[in-house]
Amino acid sequence: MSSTGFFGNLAPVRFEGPDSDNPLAYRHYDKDALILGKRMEDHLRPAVCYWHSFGFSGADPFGGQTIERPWFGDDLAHARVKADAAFEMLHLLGVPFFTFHDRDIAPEGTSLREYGKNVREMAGYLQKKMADTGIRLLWGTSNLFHDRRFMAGAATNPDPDVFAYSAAQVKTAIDVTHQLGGANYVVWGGREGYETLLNTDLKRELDQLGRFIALIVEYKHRIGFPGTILIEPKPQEPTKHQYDFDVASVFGFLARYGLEREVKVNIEVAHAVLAGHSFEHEVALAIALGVFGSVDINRNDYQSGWDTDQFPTNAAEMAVAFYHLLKSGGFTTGGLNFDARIRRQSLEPEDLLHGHVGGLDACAHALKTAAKLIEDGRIGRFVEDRYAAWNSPEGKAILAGKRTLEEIAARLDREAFEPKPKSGRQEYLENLLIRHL
Ligand code: XLS
Ligand code: NI
Ligand code: NI
Repeated sequence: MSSTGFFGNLAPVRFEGPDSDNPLAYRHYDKDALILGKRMEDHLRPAVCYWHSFGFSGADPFGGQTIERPWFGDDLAHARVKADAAFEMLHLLGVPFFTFHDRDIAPEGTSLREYGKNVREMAGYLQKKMADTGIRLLWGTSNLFHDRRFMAGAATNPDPDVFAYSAAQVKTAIDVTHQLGGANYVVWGGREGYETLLNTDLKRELDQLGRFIALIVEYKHRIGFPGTILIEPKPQEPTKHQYDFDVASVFGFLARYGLEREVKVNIEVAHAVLAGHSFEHEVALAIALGVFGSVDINRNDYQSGWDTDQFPTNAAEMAVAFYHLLKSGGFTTGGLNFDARIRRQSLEPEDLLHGHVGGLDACAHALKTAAKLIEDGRIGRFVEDRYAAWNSPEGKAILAGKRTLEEIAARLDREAFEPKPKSGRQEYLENLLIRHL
């Protein structure tokens, strides 16, 4: 029997190899196995999220609670039971990290002051558990979207009092993230967007958001928080249009407010799909722009158009993204957060384990595939060869700004050459991916 009793007789999940038939064993995730010379756990840095795993009641827009939990309740005693169950699950799964919003770990109470007190109290409780188990915090964040005071946004609210309230709430969340040694602090603009432009001053709201993020960055430096500040892009839902739409928009926003060297992105697979991109695209672009930070690895449903936050199952989808990640040197402070929830009908405690076991296994499978693509080397060499002509003296001179438009045109006049098109060989390259899957 587990110590909280919640997980009954379920045993810790072990690696049993690809041939195992045990549904609660890892077939690919072998945390100490070396992949390209680094432990699998150190590559993936997986994290369980507090909100979906321990806060989700099964409610959807059409119906209420389906899932029962002994820790549902709004006081510190319930919050402690919740924390006990969370750490028990982290232990059963052998997952090294967790993530939380302030609201997930502590009851709100009746005032911001009481909320802050509760959050600090629960942070102390978590700190002891972390010290006892060695489990670490991948990131903390603040819930600035649930309460009705945030209905018109937090930092982008027309009312400066809501901005101030949000700033005060974030300060506590950063303080406890720092206290718990969090590797990152995440800002997801839950309601930083608009429902209609008829009531919105777009420029003003962007300026407010720019100031809010700058306040966070300034505070981080003042208190010496060594973690990375991350913005999590999402195109819409809950608002019609969210300002942190995708990686490209977030980069443009950061550059406009001079924050592009201070803030990175937390890319969620599901949000990439909602924005009309692939996960691979968002990862590759963030790396190219120098703002890649971390990942929420939950997938979307490809038909529903909602943020369905499902556990990942598609190893091929992740492998192509992990390929770019490995090529860039892998995670630094980031990791793979399972911002994923079980379905409304998944009522048993063991359903929580099935979700994470399958999800983590799919990630490990993707990691192994990505590593094989790197070891194989043919994709990398193909891309290098494809651009090799830019290493010629003329190619270098053009990029270094040493040629004018007239000089380039004059050369064409002199040499009268015709460029020779070459095959992009997409089918051949895709087959290499399939071969290593
Ligand atoms: C919602 C977001 C949220 C962030 C944390 O869609 O994914 O869960 O990850 O606030
Ligand atoms: Ni999401
Ligand atoms: Ni997320």
